[in-house]
Formats: sequence, C-alpha cells, structure tokens
Amino acid sequence: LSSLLLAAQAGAQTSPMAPDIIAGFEAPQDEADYIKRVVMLPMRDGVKLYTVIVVPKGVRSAPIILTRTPYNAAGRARRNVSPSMQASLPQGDDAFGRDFIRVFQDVRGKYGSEGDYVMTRPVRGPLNTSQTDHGTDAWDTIEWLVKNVPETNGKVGMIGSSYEGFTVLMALTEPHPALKAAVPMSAMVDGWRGDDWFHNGAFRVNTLDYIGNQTTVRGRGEPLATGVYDDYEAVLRGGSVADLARKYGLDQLNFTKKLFEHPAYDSFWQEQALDRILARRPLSVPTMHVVGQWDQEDIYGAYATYAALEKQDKDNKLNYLAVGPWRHSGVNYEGSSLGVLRFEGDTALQFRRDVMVPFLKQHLLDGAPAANTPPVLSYQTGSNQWQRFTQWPQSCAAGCPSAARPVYLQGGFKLSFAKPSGAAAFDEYVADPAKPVPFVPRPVRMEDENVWKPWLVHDQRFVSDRTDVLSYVSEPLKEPLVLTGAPVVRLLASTSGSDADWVVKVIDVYPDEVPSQPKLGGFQLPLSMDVLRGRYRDSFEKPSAIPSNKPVQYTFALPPVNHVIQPGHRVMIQIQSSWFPLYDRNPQSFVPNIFHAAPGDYRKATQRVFHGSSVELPVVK
Ligand code: PG9
Repeated sequence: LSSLLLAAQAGAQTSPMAPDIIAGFEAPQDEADYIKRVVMLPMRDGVKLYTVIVVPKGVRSAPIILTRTPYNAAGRARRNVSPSMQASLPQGDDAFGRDFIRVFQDVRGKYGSEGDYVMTRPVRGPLNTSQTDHGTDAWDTIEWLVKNVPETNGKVGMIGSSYEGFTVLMALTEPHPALKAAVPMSAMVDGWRGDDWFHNGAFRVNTLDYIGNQTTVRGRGEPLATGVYDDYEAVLRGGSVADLARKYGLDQLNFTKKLFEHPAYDSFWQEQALDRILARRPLSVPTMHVVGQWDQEDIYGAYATYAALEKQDKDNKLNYLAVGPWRHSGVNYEGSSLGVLRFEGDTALQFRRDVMVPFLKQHLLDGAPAANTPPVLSYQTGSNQWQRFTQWPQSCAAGCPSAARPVYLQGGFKLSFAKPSGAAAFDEYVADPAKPVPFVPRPVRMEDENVWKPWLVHDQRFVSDRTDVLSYVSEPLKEPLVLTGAPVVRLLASTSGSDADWVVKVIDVYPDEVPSQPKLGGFQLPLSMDVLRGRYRDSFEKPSAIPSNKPVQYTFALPPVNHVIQPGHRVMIQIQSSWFPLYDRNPQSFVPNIFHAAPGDYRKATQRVFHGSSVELPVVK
C-alpha cells in the first residue's frame, strides 16, 4: 500500500521544468478591506485601456472617483502593498474614507493601455481628425463604469493633478451625463503661455528630461545621462536646445520635433489651449479648479480656465477656484510648510477634508448635505489664513473690488508708489549668454526634489548682488500691503541686441531680524515672478526683432498672489535677462528659431531699464 501511495504522490509532483511564472495568478483578497479589479476597458475604436477599480468591501450605491493618468495606473492604486484601502491609495485620497469607489486608468499608449501615446493629445478638430480624444476616452470609460460596476450609484467625479488634471479638463469638453463633479488640480492648460513647456515663449529646458522619460518607452524612460553633476554646466555646454536634444538622442522623438516646429504661439498651441476650448463649450459639470500659489510647473492654467468659464457661471454654481500655499500638486501631500515658509497646520489636508471632499460628496453621494463651497477659496500667505471670496481676482486695473496700484522703479534703486517725473533716466547691465543668471544656486540639480519643489520660494539674495540683476527696493512698510491678484509688468527697456528676455520678480523683503524664525532675517521671498521673451512683446504668434537701443514697452502679467507684506518688510522688484538652466538662453540677436540658434548668435547685450517703469500691484484696500 505504502509503495502505491508513494507512486501517487510522485505522480502529483510538479515537474522540475514546469514554468514558474504561471498565468492568471491571483492573490487572495480575504484580508483586504477592499476588492481590486483590473479591466481592459474597450473604447469606441476598439482600443482597450488598462483600468484599476478599487471598491471598499461591503459598499453599495457608491459614487466613483476616476483619475486618468500617463503615470502608471497600477502604481497609482498601490502606494503601499497593503490590505488597507487607505494605505494602498494615494496620500491625497485620505479624506475620501470608504464612501467612494476609486478608479485609475492608463491613458492610451502608456503602461498597460493599448493604442498610441500622444503627449498632449489635441481634442478632435483641426489638430486631431481621428474619432477619439481624451474627452471620448473619458466618456467611454464612464459609460462602461456606470453599467458594469455593480456597487456604484451611477455618479462619477473626476480628479487629478497636472497631466491628470489635463485629462479631467478634457473630460469636460463633452461630458458624459454621469460625470457630476470635476476637480482639475494644477492642470496643464496652455503649454505655451505658462504651463510646462514654455512661459511666454521662453522654453523650459527641464521638460526635455520629461519628454525622454515619457516618450522613449511605454513605461518610464531613463533620465538623461549627462555625466555632469551641475545642470547649469551640462546645459550651457549643450549649446542651443536643438543641439542639447541631439546630444541625448531626443531629436528622434516626435514631441521634441513638434516643440521645435512650433516655437511661437501658433495654431498648434492655440487650438490646444483648454481655457480657450472650454470657453466655447457649455459648462454643465460643477468644477473646482485647484492650484498652488507657488506651482513650479503649471501655475497658469487653473486661473486662466476659471476666468474663461466664469462668464458662464453668473450664479456661482458651477465654476470654483481654490488656491493654497502649495508647490505643484502640493494639494495632495502634506501642506504645513513650503521651503522655509510655515503655515497654520496642514493646509492641504484642511482643503481636501473640509472643502474638496464635501464638494464631491454634495454632487456625488446620494443624500449628502450641501457643502457651502465658496466660489473662491484662497489661502492668504503672510497672514496665514483661508479666505472665502465671491470672485477672483480681488484687485485689478478695472472691474475688481479694489483697484491695482502701480509701483514705480526710481533712481537710486528705489521703489515707490509715487510716479517719478523728469528726464528718461535708466539703469543698465550687460547680459552675457555665456554667464546666464541661475534660477537657483549652483550646482543646479533640477531633478533633486528638494531643489525643484520649493524653488519658487527660494531666497533671491543669491542673485541680488550680480551686476546683471537690478533690484529696486521700497522703504520699510508702515502698514500691511495686501496683494490679491496678478501683478502686471509695464517695463520700459532697451537692448543693444535685437532680442532679449525680461525676467521680473515681485519680492517680499523680510526685516533684518525675524526673532520667531531667525533664518528669515533679510529673506527675499519671491511672491510672483515670470519671464517674457522679448520677440513676442507685440504678438505671441508673430515674433519680431527688437529695435536696438530704443526704449520699448513690455507689458505682461505675472502669476497671481494672495499675500500680505507686513509692516517693517520692504517690497522689491528684481529684473534680469536670463533664468538658467530652467529657461533656455535668448541668443540676444534675433534668429528665426531660437531652438536652432548657432553658437555665433549668442551675444552680450547692454540692457537699459528706464525709471518710471512700473509693476501694477493688485493692492487690496
Ligand atoms: N507637469 C507635468 C506635465 C503635465 C502635462 C504635460 C506635461 C507635463 C505633470 O506633473 O504631470
């Protein structure tokens, strides 16, 4: 008998050559407080998208929160490998509790999804003659989810930051009727005016690394192997952006080609700008635009889209704006500080728990109470308090509750609200493309998150003493100066070259000593700063050479602020002509396409900034 048993056991043995990776492994889910399903979800053209559905166990009639991502849906739904739903989902989901079903989906062509990836896939129209776009993919996804997820009440909300915010806005182009609420955060809206790729025509060199990362493979690509620790050195040695891209093979990539073919604000950019697209379509879905005051990647889009849609929301029922004291996507992480700045508690959690989730519940959860969402929620820095407004901005040139006031550049590097009179005096500096002004202290490590995330609040003293940076400072303030809106630059300047960049910063200069936080003594806190590529001063679409040595007017808006400059502090306006290596160098001689500038095109120029130039500050009475 025992020999028979042994033989039977031997028969049941796994062959030594049985493949060890089996098909269809499934881990038991008994311990978990959620059920995870992975579905290849069919779109109208037959392409299937990888979709992860996370359902809290025991839930019935629950709404769905959908995020469409190019950043690996599987990974987004697995922050930790854990039987706990909260531990598995992203940190920013912490306030959802167990009331919602959570869905992450890879966009076409990325990670587990089929199809082709187009980096900023245009909406169907002149730039996209196919049958699909992110709007239709969101529509088809929602249609499938409400029909095939048995635990849902048939209502869907979409949230997401940055690229994931862009896909939220795309879903609004033709929203599915079950899409009941949307929270685009730090969304990429206009890649030329001020989100991701360019700011007012100046190219952001760090996006080359992102393009490599996102489009060399379906998953995550390798970082550029520069072999140089200091990005300042690596980018400077690279020459023009086209030469730099070629060095790392990035010139093979279609998105690089598209960038190089469209340096100006032509129809390629205009027809993708989501604020423009959405302004032409009816808004029917309650939408809360979220952004950080110091968003170092997508600081433009939320305000622009909110403003564009506001015309359709006279009753303040559909279009909301929420701005916190955050970096890019900071809304989804811990928000009690940024760089050296400290706030009152975890402002990001406060927003998610007390504002965003009640807003989503009101629109998605059956029987949930009204949320009392303010049309505009804004954190005022410098006083550290949340404010509720009925409109944004609170101060501007005309039509706002308060009128903006120009602050003027004066002789002796003074700054004051009194308009200077008299002759056309100026200050000058030599801008040398061989020695561009760094945007953070060297060595520059753009991929170091401790450098990159808080760089917009970095103390500006590291450049104030450079001979190619002009700093105009006010007397110490006697009263608080409240700024709530977008500063507008009105610069009168000349260049000995035929093209020039103008970087302008509004800075809160702290008193010499700050007893409560000594490191803030004399700190130069940037409140709002941006760059204008001079060739676009008259037209973003059609660049033109700058007449040499002639004073020319440059007018452009800086990113909005909500900040109190306290008594004893001073206001500073800083001006320079490069911001390197984040922004590519302007050769300072006019060439048809700066991406392809030749080494000889880069020339020193003498820049003159005329007194009486001003920055219109959004002062609130
Ligand atoms: N800022 C990133 C991005 C968005 C959209 C296009 C390109 C880049 C992001 O964080 O997703």
